[in-house]
Amino acid sequence: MAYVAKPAQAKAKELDPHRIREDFPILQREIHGKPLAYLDNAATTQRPKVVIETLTRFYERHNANVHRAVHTLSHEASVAYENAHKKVAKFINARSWREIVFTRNATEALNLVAYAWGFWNLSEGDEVVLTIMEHHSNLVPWLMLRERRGIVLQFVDVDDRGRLRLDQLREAITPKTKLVGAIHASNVLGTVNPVQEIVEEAHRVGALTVIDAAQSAPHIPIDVQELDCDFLAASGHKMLGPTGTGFLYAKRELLEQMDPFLHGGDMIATVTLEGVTWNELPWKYEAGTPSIADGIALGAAVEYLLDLGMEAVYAHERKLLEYALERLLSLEGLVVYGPHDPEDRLGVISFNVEGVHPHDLAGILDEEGIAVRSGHHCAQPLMARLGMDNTARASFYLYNTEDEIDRLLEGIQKAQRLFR
Ligand code: C6P
Repeated sequence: MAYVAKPAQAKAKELDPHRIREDFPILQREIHGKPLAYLDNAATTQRPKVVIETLTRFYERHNANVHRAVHTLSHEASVAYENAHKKVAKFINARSWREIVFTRNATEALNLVAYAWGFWNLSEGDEVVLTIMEHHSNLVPWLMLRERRGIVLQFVDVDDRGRLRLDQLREAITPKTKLVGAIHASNVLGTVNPVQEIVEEAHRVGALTVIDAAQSAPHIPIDVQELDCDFLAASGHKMLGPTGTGFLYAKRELLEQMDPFLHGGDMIATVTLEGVTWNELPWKYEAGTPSIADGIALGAAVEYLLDLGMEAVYAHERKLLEYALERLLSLEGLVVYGPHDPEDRLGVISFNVEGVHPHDLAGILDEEGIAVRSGHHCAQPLMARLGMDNTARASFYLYNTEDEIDRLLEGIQKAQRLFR
Protein backbone atom coordinates (compact mmCIF):
# COMPACT_ATOMS: atom_id res chain seq x y z
CA MET A 1 0.00 0.00 0.00
CA ALA A 2 1.45 3.31 -1.04
CA TYR A 3 -0.55 5.99 0.64
CA VAL A 4 -0.61 5.03 4.28
CA ALA A 5 -3.04 7.08 6.32
CA LYS A 6 -1.10 9.06 8.88
CA PRO A 7 -2.38 9.70 12.39
CA ALA A 8 -3.10 13.33 11.47
CA GLN A 9 -5.62 12.05 8.99
CA ALA A 10 -7.85 10.70 11.70
CA LYS A 11 -8.27 14.30 12.81
CA ALA A 12 -8.85 15.61 9.27
CA LYS A 13 -11.85 17.87 9.20
CA GLU A 14 -14.76 16.41 7.32
CA LEU A 15 -15.57 17.96 3.95
CA ASP A 16 -19.14 18.95 3.23
CA PRO A 17 -19.49 18.30 -0.51
CA HIS A 18 -22.83 20.14 -0.63
CA ARG A 19 -21.13 23.30 0.66
CA ILE A 20 -18.19 22.80 -1.67
CA ARG A 21 -20.50 22.42 -4.67
CA GLU A 22 -21.65 26.01 -4.18
CA ASP A 23 -18.11 27.09 -5.14
CA PHE A 24 -18.40 25.41 -8.55
CA PRO A 25 -20.80 27.24 -10.89
CA ILE A 26 -20.82 24.46 -13.50
CA LEU A 27 -22.18 21.97 -10.97
CA GLN A 28 -25.44 23.94 -10.92
CA ARG A 29 -25.95 22.98 -14.59
CA GLU A 30 -28.49 20.54 -15.88
CA ILE A 31 -27.72 18.11 -18.71
CA HIS A 32 -30.75 16.77 -20.61
CA GLY A 33 -32.94 18.20 -17.87
CA LYS A 34 -31.09 16.33 -15.08
CA PRO A 35 -28.61 17.74 -12.56
CA LEU A 36 -25.05 17.26 -13.75
CA ALA A 37 -23.20 14.43 -11.98
CA TYR A 38 -19.62 15.03 -13.08
CA LEU A 39 -17.72 11.76 -12.68
CA ASP A 40 -14.94 12.38 -15.22
CA ASN A 41 -12.45 13.99 -12.88
CA ALA A 42 -9.51 11.85 -13.95
CA ALA A 43 -9.70 13.52 -17.38
CA THR A 44 -10.02 17.05 -16.02
CA THR A 45 -11.74 18.56 -13.00
CA GLN A 46 -14.13 21.50 -12.69
CA ARG A 47 -12.97 24.92 -11.44
CA PRO A 48 -14.12 26.77 -8.35
CA LYS A 49 -15.19 30.42 -8.58
CA VAL A 50 -11.94 31.57 -7.00
CA VAL A 51 -9.99 30.13 -9.96
CA ILE A 52 -12.34 31.62 -12.55
CA GLU A 53 -12.26 35.00 -10.75
CA THR A 54 -8.47 34.92 -10.56
CA LEU A 55 -8.35 34.57 -14.35
CA THR A 56 -10.83 37.40 -14.88
CA ARG A 57 -9.12 39.68 -12.35
CA PHE A 58 -5.75 39.14 -13.99
CA TYR A 59 -7.06 40.18 -17.41
CA GLU A 60 -9.10 43.08 -16.00
CA ARG A 61 -6.41 44.51 -13.72
CA HIS A 62 -2.89 43.12 -14.13
CA ASN A 63 -2.43 41.79 -17.66
CA ALA A 64 1.12 42.21 -18.97
CA ASN A 65 4.02 40.03 -19.94
CA VAL A 66 6.33 38.77 -17.18
CA HIS A 67 10.04 39.48 -16.62
CA ARG A 68 10.26 41.88 -19.56
CA ALA A 69 9.46 45.41 -18.49
CA VAL A 70 9.80 47.79 -15.55
CA HIS A 71 6.23 49.12 -15.76
CA THR A 72 3.80 48.45 -12.93
CA LEU A 73 1.62 45.90 -14.71
CA SER A 74 4.59 43.77 -15.73
CA HIS A 75 5.92 43.91 -12.18
CA GLU A 76 2.52 42.86 -10.74
CA ALA A 77 2.19 40.01 -13.25
CA SER A 78 5.73 38.81 -12.55
CA VAL A 79 5.23 38.79 -8.77
CA ALA A 80 1.89 36.97 -9.03
CA TYR A 81 3.33 34.41 -11.45
CA GLU A 82 6.32 33.78 -9.17
CA ASN A 83 3.97 33.48 -6.17
CA ALA A 84 2.01 30.77 -8.00
CA HIS A 85 5.23 28.73 -8.23
CA LYS A 86 5.68 29.23 -4.48
CA LYS A 87 2.16 27.93 -3.79
CA VAL A 88 2.76 24.81 -5.88
CA ALA A 89 6.11 24.28 -4.10
CA LYS A 90 4.30 24.45 -0.76
CA PHE A 91 1.60 22.06 -2.03
CA ILE A 92 4.14 19.28 -2.66
CA ASN A 93 6.62 20.44 0.01
CA ALA A 94 9.49 21.17 -2.38
CA ARG A 95 12.59 22.64 -0.75
CA SER A 96 12.46 25.67 -3.02
CA TRP A 97 9.98 27.23 -5.46
CA ARG A 98 12.83 27.28 -7.96
CA GLU A 99 12.38 23.51 -8.25
CA ILE A 100 8.93 24.01 -9.84
CA VAL A 101 8.74 24.42 -13.63
CA PHE A 102 5.33 25.32 -15.02
CA THR A 103 4.36 23.40 -18.16
CA ARG A 104 1.21 23.14 -20.30
CA ASN A 105 0.26 19.76 -18.81
CA ALA A 106 1.74 16.59 -17.33
CA THR A 107 2.68 15.35 -20.80
CA GLU A 108 4.96 18.33 -21.39
CA ALA A 109 6.51 17.89 -17.93
CA LEU A 110 7.31 14.23 -18.68
CA ASN A 111 8.70 15.10 -22.11
CA LEU A 112 10.93 17.66 -20.42
CA VAL A 113 12.49 14.84 -18.38
CA ALA A 114 12.94 12.65 -21.45
CA TYR A 115 14.43 15.35 -23.65
CA ALA A 116 16.29 17.66 -21.27
CA TRP A 117 17.66 14.83 -19.10
CA GLY A 118 17.20 11.51 -20.96
CA PHE A 119 18.38 12.55 -24.40
CA TRP A 120 21.71 13.87 -23.08
CA ASN A 121 22.36 11.50 -20.20
CA LEU A 122 21.36 8.12 -21.65
CA SER A 123 23.29 6.20 -24.25
CA GLU A 124 23.11 2.86 -25.97
CA GLY A 125 22.54 -0.02 -23.58
CA ASP A 126 21.47 2.16 -20.64
CA GLU A 127 18.32 0.79 -19.05
CA VAL A 128 15.11 2.57 -18.10
CA VAL A 129 12.64 0.63 -15.95
CA LEU A 130 8.96 1.51 -16.36
CA THR A 131 5.73 -0.06 -15.19
CA ILE A 132 3.25 -1.57 -17.62
CA MET A 133 0.69 0.76 -16.02
CA GLU A 134 2.19 3.95 -17.45
CA HIS A 135 -0.01 6.46 -19.20
CA HIS A 136 1.24 7.04 -22.75
CA SER A 137 2.76 10.33 -21.53
CA ASN A 138 5.39 8.47 -19.52
CA LEU A 139 5.79 5.74 -22.09
CA VAL A 140 5.91 7.18 -25.61
CA PRO A 141 8.80 9.62 -24.90
CA TRP A 142 10.90 6.67 -23.67
CA LEU A 143 9.89 4.54 -26.69
CA MET A 144 11.15 7.43 -28.84
CA LEU A 145 14.43 7.54 -26.91
CA ARG A 146 14.81 3.80 -27.44
CA GLU A 147 14.72 4.49 -31.19
CA ARG A 148 16.96 7.54 -31.05
CA ARG A 149 19.49 6.59 -28.36
CA GLY A 150 19.38 2.80 -28.30
CA ILE A 151 18.36 2.63 -24.65
CA VAL A 152 16.83 -0.57 -23.28
CA LEU A 153 13.38 -0.48 -21.69
CA GLN A 154 12.37 -2.96 -18.98
CA PHE A 155 8.69 -3.20 -18.08
CA VAL A 156 7.39 -4.28 -14.71
CA ASP A 157 4.14 -6.22 -14.85
CA VAL A 158 1.02 -6.09 -12.68
CA ASP A 159 -0.86 -8.99 -11.13
CA ASP A 160 -4.34 -9.87 -12.37
CA ARG A 161 -5.90 -7.31 -10.00
CA GLY A 162 -3.66 -4.61 -11.43
CA ARG A 163 -1.22 -4.29 -8.54
CA LEU A 164 2.43 -3.72 -9.37
CA ARG A 165 4.68 -6.80 -9.18
CA LEU A 166 7.24 -5.47 -6.71
CA ASP A 167 9.18 -8.73 -6.95
CA GLN A 168 9.67 -8.06 -10.68
CA LEU A 169 10.58 -4.45 -10.03
CA ARG A 170 13.39 -5.51 -7.70
CA GLU A 171 14.70 -7.93 -10.34
CA ALA A 172 14.43 -5.38 -13.16
CA ILE A 173 16.50 -2.76 -11.33
CA THR A 174 20.19 -3.54 -11.86
CA PRO A 175 23.44 -1.55 -12.04
CA LYS A 176 22.58 -0.89 -15.71
CA THR A 177 19.43 0.99 -14.67
CA LYS A 178 19.75 4.73 -15.08
CA LEU A 179 16.14 5.76 -14.51
CA VAL A 180 13.01 4.26 -12.99
CA GLY A 181 9.67 5.77 -14.04
CA ALA A 182 6.42 4.99 -12.27
CA ILE A 183 2.88 6.20 -12.33
CA HIS A 184 1.80 7.05 -8.77
CA ALA A 185 -1.89 6.27 -9.26
CA SER A 186 -3.24 4.52 -12.34
CA ASN A 187 -5.74 6.50 -14.41
CA VAL A 188 -7.36 3.22 -15.46
CA LEU A 189 -7.41 1.10 -12.31
CA GLY A 190 -6.95 3.62 -9.53
CA THR A 191 -4.10 1.45 -8.17
CA VAL A 192 -1.70 3.40 -5.99
CA ASN A 193 1.90 2.33 -6.41
CA PRO A 194 4.34 2.27 -3.48
CA VAL A 195 6.44 5.05 -4.93
CA GLN A 196 8.55 5.55 -1.83
CA GLU A 197 9.73 1.96 -2.07
CA ILE A 198 10.26 2.31 -5.83
CA VAL A 199 12.43 5.39 -5.28
CA GLU A 200 14.47 3.56 -2.61
CA GLU A 201 15.05 0.60 -4.93
CA ALA A 202 16.15 2.92 -7.75
CA HIS A 203 18.49 4.94 -5.55
CA ARG A 204 20.11 1.73 -4.27
CA VAL A 205 21.75 1.37 -7.72
CA GLY A 206 22.22 5.11 -8.26
CA ALA A 207 19.32 5.44 -10.75
CA LEU A 208 17.11 8.52 -10.91
CA THR A 209 13.33 8.41 -10.58
CA VAL A 210 10.44 10.10 -12.37
CA ILE A 211 7.03 9.88 -10.77
CA ASP A 212 3.87 10.58 -12.76
CA ALA A 213 1.63 12.16 -10.12
CA ALA A 214 -1.09 13.34 -12.53
CA GLN A 215 -3.69 11.15 -10.77
CA SER A 216 -2.30 11.32 -7.24
CA ALA A 217 -1.37 14.96 -6.57
CA PRO A 218 -5.02 16.13 -6.83
CA HIS A 219 -6.21 13.51 -4.32
CA ILE A 220 -3.60 12.71 -1.66
CA PRO A 221 -0.95 14.72 0.17
CA ILE A 222 2.37 14.64 -1.70
CA ASP A 223 5.67 15.38 -0.01
CA VAL A 224 8.52 15.29 -2.51
CA GLN A 225 11.15 15.61 0.22
CA GLU A 226 9.79 12.56 1.98
CA LEU A 227 9.45 10.63 -1.29
CA ASP A 228 12.94 11.77 -2.30
CA CYS A 229 11.98 11.38 -5.98
CA ASP A 230 14.15 13.18 -8.52
CA PHE A 231 11.38 14.28 -10.90
CA LEU A 232 7.62 14.46 -10.37
CA ALA A 233 5.07 15.56 -12.96
CA ALA A 234 1.44 16.61 -12.48
CA SER A 235 -1.43 18.26 -14.36
CA GLY A 236 -2.82 21.53 -12.98
CA HIS A 237 -6.14 21.00 -14.75
CA LYS A 238 -6.74 17.74 -12.86
CA MET A 239 -6.53 19.65 -9.56
CA LEU A 240 -8.98 22.53 -10.12
CA GLY A 241 -6.54 24.67 -12.15
CA PRO A 242 -7.11 25.94 -15.70
CA THR A 243 -6.45 23.80 -18.76
CA GLY A 244 -3.01 24.53 -20.15
CA THR A 245 -1.41 24.07 -16.74
CA GLY A 246 0.87 21.40 -15.35
CA PHE A 247 4.18 21.33 -13.57
CA LEU A 248 7.42 19.47 -13.17
CA TYR A 249 9.20 19.22 -9.84
CA ALA A 250 12.89 18.35 -10.09
CA LYS A 251 15.69 18.43 -7.56
CA ARG A 252 17.54 21.70 -7.87
CA GLU A 253 20.92 20.16 -8.64
CA LEU A 254 19.41 18.33 -11.62
CA LEU A 255 17.73 21.46 -12.97
CA GLU A 256 21.06 23.23 -12.62
CA GLN A 257 23.04 20.50 -14.39
CA MET A 258 20.57 19.93 -17.24
CA ASP A 259 20.17 22.02 -20.38
CA PRO A 260 16.69 23.13 -21.37
CA PHE A 261 15.05 21.56 -24.42
CA LEU A 262 13.08 24.61 -25.54
CA HIS A 263 15.19 27.61 -26.49
CA GLY A 264 14.31 31.25 -27.07
CA GLY A 265 12.96 34.18 -25.07
CA ASP A 266 13.11 34.53 -21.28
CA MET A 267 15.10 31.33 -20.71
CA ILE A 268 18.47 33.00 -21.30
CA ALA A 269 20.63 35.33 -19.20
CA THR A 270 22.91 36.49 -22.04
CA VAL A 271 23.11 35.81 -25.76
CA THR A 272 26.03 36.65 -28.03
CA LEU A 273 26.73 35.31 -31.46
CA GLU A 274 29.24 33.02 -29.75
CA GLY A 275 26.85 31.42 -27.29
CA VAL A 276 24.33 31.71 -24.47
CA THR A 277 24.06 31.51 -20.71
CA TRP A 278 20.85 30.31 -19.08
CA ASN A 279 18.43 32.29 -16.96
CA GLU A 280 18.01 31.41 -13.28
CA LEU A 281 15.66 28.61 -12.18
CA PRO A 282 12.93 27.88 -13.02
CA TRP A 283 12.75 30.36 -15.95
CA LYS A 284 15.56 28.48 -17.70
CA TYR A 285 12.93 25.84 -18.51
CA GLU A 286 10.00 28.16 -19.31
CA ALA A 287 10.90 29.46 -22.75
CA GLY A 288 8.74 32.13 -24.37
CA THR A 289 5.73 33.88 -22.90
CA PRO A 290 4.23 31.46 -20.39
CA SER A 291 0.52 30.88 -19.68
CA ILE A 292 0.65 33.70 -17.13
CA ALA A 293 -3.01 34.02 -16.14
CA ASP A 294 -3.47 30.25 -16.09
CA GLY A 295 -0.37 29.77 -13.96
CA ILE A 296 -1.56 32.38 -11.47
CA ALA A 297 -4.98 30.72 -11.37
CA LEU A 298 -3.29 27.36 -10.72
CA GLY A 299 -1.86 29.04 -7.64
CA ALA A 300 -5.41 29.91 -6.58
CA ALA A 301 -6.51 26.29 -7.13
CA VAL A 302 -3.68 24.98 -5.00
CA GLU A 303 -4.53 27.46 -2.24
CA TYR A 304 -8.16 26.32 -2.35
CA LEU A 305 -7.03 22.68 -1.88
CA LEU A 306 -4.60 23.59 0.88
CA ASP A 307 -7.33 25.52 2.71
CA LEU A 308 -9.55 22.43 2.67
CA GLY A 309 -6.59 20.21 3.56
CA MET A 310 -5.43 17.32 1.42
CA GLU A 311 -5.99 14.84 4.27
CA ALA A 312 -9.64 15.91 4.29
CA VAL A 313 -9.88 15.63 0.49
CA TYR A 314 -8.49 12.10 0.66
CA ALA A 315 -10.80 11.12 3.54
CA HIS A 316 -13.87 12.31 1.63
CA GLU A 317 -12.90 10.51 -1.57
CA ARG A 318 -12.06 7.38 0.39
CA LYS A 319 -15.64 7.27 1.70
CA LEU A 320 -16.99 7.70 -1.84
CA LEU A 321 -14.66 5.00 -3.12
CA GLU A 322 -15.75 2.50 -0.46
CA TYR A 323 -19.41 3.25 -1.11
CA ALA A 324 -19.02 2.98 -4.90
CA LEU A 325 -16.95 -0.21 -4.80
CA GLU A 326 -19.41 -1.94 -2.50
CA ARG A 327 -22.36 -1.00 -4.69
CA LEU A 328 -20.70 -1.73 -8.05
CA LEU A 329 -19.34 -5.09 -6.88
CA SER A 330 -22.82 -6.15 -5.80
CA LEU A 331 -24.28 -5.58 -9.30
CA GLU A 332 -24.67 -8.63 -11.49
CA GLY A 333 -23.32 -8.54 -15.04
CA LEU A 334 -20.70 -5.95 -14.19
CA VAL A 335 -16.91 -6.35 -14.18
CA VAL A 336 -14.96 -3.94 -11.97
CA TYR A 337 -11.26 -3.70 -12.82
CA GLY A 338 -8.38 -2.99 -10.47
CA PRO A 339 -7.90 -3.81 -6.80
CA HIS A 340 -11.10 -4.43 -4.84
CA ASP A 341 -9.48 -3.37 -1.58
CA PRO A 342 -9.82 0.42 -1.17
CA GLU A 343 -6.47 0.43 0.68
CA ASP A 344 -4.75 -0.23 -2.64
CA ARG A 345 -6.42 2.38 -4.77
CA LEU A 346 -8.04 5.77 -5.31
CA GLY A 347 -11.45 6.76 -6.67
CA VAL A 348 -10.90 6.00 -10.35
CA ILE A 349 -13.04 2.99 -11.25
CA SER A 350 -13.05 1.28 -14.63
CA PHE A 351 -15.82 -1.18 -15.32
CA ASN A 352 -17.71 -2.95 -18.09
CA VAL A 353 -21.31 -4.02 -18.28
CA GLU A 354 -21.84 -7.36 -20.01
CA GLY A 355 -23.34 -6.91 -23.46
CA VAL A 356 -23.11 -3.11 -23.44
CA HIS A 357 -20.29 -1.30 -25.22
CA PRO A 358 -18.72 1.32 -22.90
CA HIS A 359 -19.48 4.10 -25.43
CA ASP A 360 -23.17 3.07 -25.45
CA LEU A 361 -23.15 2.96 -21.68
CA ALA A 362 -21.55 6.40 -21.48
CA GLY A 363 -24.23 7.70 -23.88
CA ILE A 364 -27.05 6.32 -21.73
CA LEU A 365 -25.47 7.77 -18.60
CA ASP A 366 -25.16 11.13 -20.34
CA GLU A 367 -28.90 11.10 -20.97
CA GLU A 368 -29.21 10.87 -17.18
CA GLY A 369 -26.88 13.85 -16.71
CA ILE A 370 -23.96 11.65 -15.63
CA ALA A 371 -20.54 12.29 -17.19
CA VAL A 372 -18.14 9.32 -17.29
CA ARG A 373 -15.31 8.55 -19.68
CA SER A 374 -15.22 5.54 -21.98
CA GLY A 375 -12.34 4.29 -24.12
CA HIS A 376 -8.78 3.04 -23.71
CA HIS A 377 -7.71 5.85 -21.36
CA CYS A 378 -4.34 6.39 -23.08
CA ALA A 379 -2.86 3.32 -21.41
CA GLN A 380 -3.09 0.73 -24.17
CA PRO A 381 -0.30 -1.63 -22.96
CA LEU A 382 -2.04 -1.95 -19.57
CA MET A 383 -5.40 -2.54 -21.22
CA ALA A 384 -3.85 -5.24 -23.44
CA ARG A 385 -2.16 -6.89 -20.45
CA LEU A 386 -5.46 -7.15 -18.59
CA GLY A 387 -7.38 -8.24 -21.67
CA MET A 388 -9.51 -5.09 -21.86
CA ASP A 389 -9.84 -2.87 -24.92
CA ASN A 390 -12.35 -0.27 -23.76
CA THR A 391 -13.97 0.40 -20.40
CA ALA A 392 -16.33 2.90 -18.85
CA ARG A 393 -14.65 4.88 -16.08
CA ALA A 394 -16.07 6.88 -13.19
CA SER A 395 -13.68 9.10 -11.26
CA PHE A 396 -14.51 11.14 -8.16
CA TYR A 397 -13.42 14.38 -6.61
CA LEU A 398 -14.05 16.52 -3.58
CA TYR A 399 -17.46 17.79 -4.77
CA ASN A 400 -18.99 14.37 -5.55
CA THR A 401 -21.65 12.82 -3.34
CA GLU A 402 -23.03 9.39 -2.52
CA ASP A 403 -26.25 10.48 -4.19
CA GLU A 404 -24.35 10.80 -7.49
CA ILE A 405 -23.02 7.27 -7.05
CA ASP A 406 -26.60 6.05 -6.53
CA ARG A 407 -27.54 7.78 -9.78
CA LEU A 408 -24.60 6.09 -11.53
CA LEU A 409 -25.89 2.71 -10.36
CA GLU A 410 -29.42 3.50 -11.55
CA GLY A 411 -28.01 4.58 -14.94
CA ILE A 412 -26.06 1.33 -15.27
CA GLN A 413 -29.20 -0.66 -14.42
CA LYS A 414 -31.15 1.29 -17.02
CA ALA A 415 -28.51 0.34 -19.64
CA GLN A 416 -28.74 -3.29 -18.57
CA ARG A 417 -32.52 -3.21 -19.03
CA LEU A 418 -32.26 -1.55 -22.44
CA PHE A 419 -29.65 -4.00 -23.73
CA ARG A 420 -31.16 -7.14 -22.21
N1 C6P B 1 -5.12 11.25 -18.27
C1 C6P B 1 -7.42 10.55 -18.48
O1 C6P B 1 -7.05 9.53 -17.90
P1 C6P B 1 -2.10 15.79 -19.40
O2 C6P B 1 -3.30 15.59 -20.26
O3 C6P B 1 -0.85 15.92 -20.21
O4 C6P B 1 -2.22 16.86 -18.38
O5 C6P B 1 -1.95 14.45 -18.54
C2 C6P B 1 -1.47 13.28 -19.09
C3 C6P B 1 -1.56 12.18 -18.09
C4 C6P B 1 -0.40 11.70 -17.53
N2 C6P B 1 -0.42 10.75 -16.60
C5 C6P B 1 -1.58 10.22 -16.16
C6 C6P B 1 -1.54 9.19 -15.09
C7 C6P B 1 -2.79 10.68 -16.68
O6 C6P B 1 -3.93 10.14 -16.24
C8 C6P B 1 -2.79 11.67 -17.69
C9 C6P B 1 -4.06 12.14 -18.31
C10 C6P B 1 -6.42 11.63 -18.77
O7 C6P B 1 -8.60 10.72 -18.81
C11 C6P B 1 -6.41 11.99 -20.23
S1 C6P B 1 -5.86 10.64 -21.23
